[in-house]
Amino acid sequence: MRSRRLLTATLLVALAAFPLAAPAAAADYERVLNGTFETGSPDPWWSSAGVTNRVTGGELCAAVTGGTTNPWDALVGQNGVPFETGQSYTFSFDAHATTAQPVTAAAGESVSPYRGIASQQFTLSPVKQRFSFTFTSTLDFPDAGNGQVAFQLGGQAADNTICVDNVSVIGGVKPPGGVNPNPAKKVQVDLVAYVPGLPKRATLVSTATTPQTWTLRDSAGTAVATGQSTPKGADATSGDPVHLIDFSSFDTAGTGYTLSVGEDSSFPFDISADPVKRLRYDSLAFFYHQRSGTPIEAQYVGDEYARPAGHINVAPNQGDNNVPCRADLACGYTLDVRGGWYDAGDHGKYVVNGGIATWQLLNAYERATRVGDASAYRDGALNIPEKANGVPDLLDEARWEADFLLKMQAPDGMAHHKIHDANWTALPTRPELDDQPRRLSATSTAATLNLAAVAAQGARLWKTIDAAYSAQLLAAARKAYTAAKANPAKLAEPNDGTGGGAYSDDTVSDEFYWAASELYATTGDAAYRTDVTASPHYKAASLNRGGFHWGGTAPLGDITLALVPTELPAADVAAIKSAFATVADQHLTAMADMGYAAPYDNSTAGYVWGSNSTVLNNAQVLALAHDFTGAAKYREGVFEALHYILGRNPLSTSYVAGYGDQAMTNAHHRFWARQNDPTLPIAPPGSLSGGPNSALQDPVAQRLLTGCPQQKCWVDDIGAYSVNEVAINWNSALAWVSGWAAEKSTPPVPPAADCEVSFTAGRWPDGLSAQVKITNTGKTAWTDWTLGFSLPGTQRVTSGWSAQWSQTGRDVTAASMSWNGSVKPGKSVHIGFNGSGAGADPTVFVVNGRTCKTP
Ligand code: 9MR
Repeated sequence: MRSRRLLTATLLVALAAFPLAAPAAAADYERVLNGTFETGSPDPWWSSAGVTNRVTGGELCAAVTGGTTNPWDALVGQNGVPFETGQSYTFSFDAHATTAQPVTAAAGESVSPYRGIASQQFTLSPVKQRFSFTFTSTLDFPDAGNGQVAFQLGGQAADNTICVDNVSVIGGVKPPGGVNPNPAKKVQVDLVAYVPGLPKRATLVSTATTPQTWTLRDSAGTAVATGQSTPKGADATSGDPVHLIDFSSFDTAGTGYTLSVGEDSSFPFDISADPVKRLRYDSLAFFYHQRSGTPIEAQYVGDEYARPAGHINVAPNQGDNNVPCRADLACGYTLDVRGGWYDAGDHGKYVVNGGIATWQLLNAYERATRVGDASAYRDGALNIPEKANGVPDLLDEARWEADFLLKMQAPDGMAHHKIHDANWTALPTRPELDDQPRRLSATSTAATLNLAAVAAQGARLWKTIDAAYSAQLLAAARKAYTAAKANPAKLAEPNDGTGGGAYSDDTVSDEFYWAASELYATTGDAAYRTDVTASPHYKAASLNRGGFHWGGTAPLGDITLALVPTELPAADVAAIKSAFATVADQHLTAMADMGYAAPYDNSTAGYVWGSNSTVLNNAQVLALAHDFTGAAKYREGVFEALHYILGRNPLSTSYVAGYGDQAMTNAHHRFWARQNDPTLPIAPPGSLSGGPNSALQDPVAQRLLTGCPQQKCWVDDIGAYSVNEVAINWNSALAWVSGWAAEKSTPPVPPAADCEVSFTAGRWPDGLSAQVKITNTGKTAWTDWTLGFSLPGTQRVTSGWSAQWSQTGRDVTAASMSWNGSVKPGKSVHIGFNGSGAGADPTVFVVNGRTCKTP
């Protein structure tokens, strides 16, 4: 619930000024969502502090804590309700209360200055009654925006329970609308690029039960490859009937390719490693854009994204220089918490989310230093103010947030959970124009352990770069860890969602494991080691297809223990690595059955808020499995995940701004808010949308998407924050994965020139006899060889000669015999097989892991 608001006394004034009689509405448009509570959930109805909403017996029943002064001190409401100036609305509902009391029904504005439209008081009794009143709107929120309806339930001494049902607001003339979902293509590809040398797969939406002919065309429209699709049937997650298209055999770099089946053509795409190399940096540039407490300068971002510093106590900002705790906490001090990154589309700064985002950027760097190529992150790699300070730019960017995390540490060593606005602000609100008071929430165990983990990780990485900073980080980490052990269950409030997100988490054993792992990897101290090995999470015990996220961080500890040499038993480290391969295999198995392959497990919660980050975090698991084992299949899985994010999905949409012909533009963001204000920019290139969320947790998504298949629960609308926000922990996942993929695209292909395969077959209606000639066109002799290819259609090998033949599904393998394994450069071997069934010639041949030329 992002924008709940207190409708105040102004509403009563508005009621007096605008009497109940009003012209009839031109159409019977229902303006509230889920007014009958048939969904079984209160969403998108919210409640204020002291009120708990529950759906029981098909009604929404609010348990209201007594002892409040004003009616508006206890609220149940819904935001995003469209109102049009001068139009008539009838607000009606059934209601009853355990104890009789007056309740006010109100319509107005959900953000400052909280103007009222109309309200009326009714007296509820234990007997259910229907109430109704009609009013004319004095305000204009035609497209949902900041309109609100609410029930004011406060002003009572005693607790009470109030139930409402069949809530309805009918009126207005503008049809319910918003941004239309993106039009989908029938041929779904990565809208950006496929990397040469790697598999190239697409999805065809078709109810046909037989293979369909596809054609790949270059930018001039010339057909360059063709083949047959493989029907896969109905795909429940997307709701699409799908075929798989595999055009891996075509490997010529270029731009502007299209793939078509019949009259249906895909969006254009490249075959090139260049875009992912750009994305590696654009995804990191996101963090500079999100910096708080410093001007965002045109020399780094261009004119349209430049803006003054936000939240440095320059009016109307109330600043982050000296922020007190929330009034109910009375912590007795203020903190200077300037700096850091804004979390997302809001201006909150949250330690748990800042923690995982910073860790993920630092981990990209640390992994690269140990098993990859860290030169990609060198000084000068990014266009940021620190680009010539002699320090790798990735570390500079991460330090912007690490410094903020340090500032969130209270004198007792605990870290405050978050700092954000006292009330939600409107869309748009530029950071420097946010006039809300800023408040610290209480300290929490989870935030403290995030600080401990990231500061310990940073202490390792800055040790040789800035020893003083490294020591400062390590001291803060040790202090935080000690404080967390003394306060092991100080949980953040789940209902603290006014003006900022709650980020509550009721399990912190994973954060303890993560922090202990980082401290142990940095210091080698026995006490931290004991906490690591005694943890129920040790040895990747909780790594599964759900992966990791801000509230589930144990795998971050595993990753560090697998990458950083320690004194842990080698067998334990091997067990961690092997767990990554096991889970990666589970992803690959599941992906093989998906219409739109993505490493995502929807079996328990569907597609969740930020699902795109889950896909990418799981891609990180696949990438690490490749790092740990060298197996090519895991690398292919990482690129499949990127293809899903960049357009091979049922919405034909690239979820990354600026990448692809149909890319996300209307991110939920208070500055990149062009949808609401044409003078403002759209999300900059490299910003990742949260992605499909089948729970539809905001009114715009509910209005536009109800009934959506899980992978289609997304819309490119600024108001749809539960599907289309951007966030630092999501872009950190994109930065990690695109950085890894860019590294693995260089050199783009192992040269295909050291083998050539020719295939000739004689066919009859239900069989074939094939001859295969394999030539060593390289410069070194082979001692043995293995040939792989995929046999189209229903063809099966029944018997073969001059090789050990086997077949799994369509994949055929022929391994050398003892007498023909040795093949000198320029020499060939001849093998063959008889088979049953019908189909075309195979197109791609791989010998000893390399794709061969065909004559
Ligand atoms: O990413 C968070 C997601 O896991 C939660 O389900 C959701 C609702 O609590 O909140 C998300 O985080 C948001 C945060 O609360 C406030 N800033 C924007 C974040 C991204 O939407």
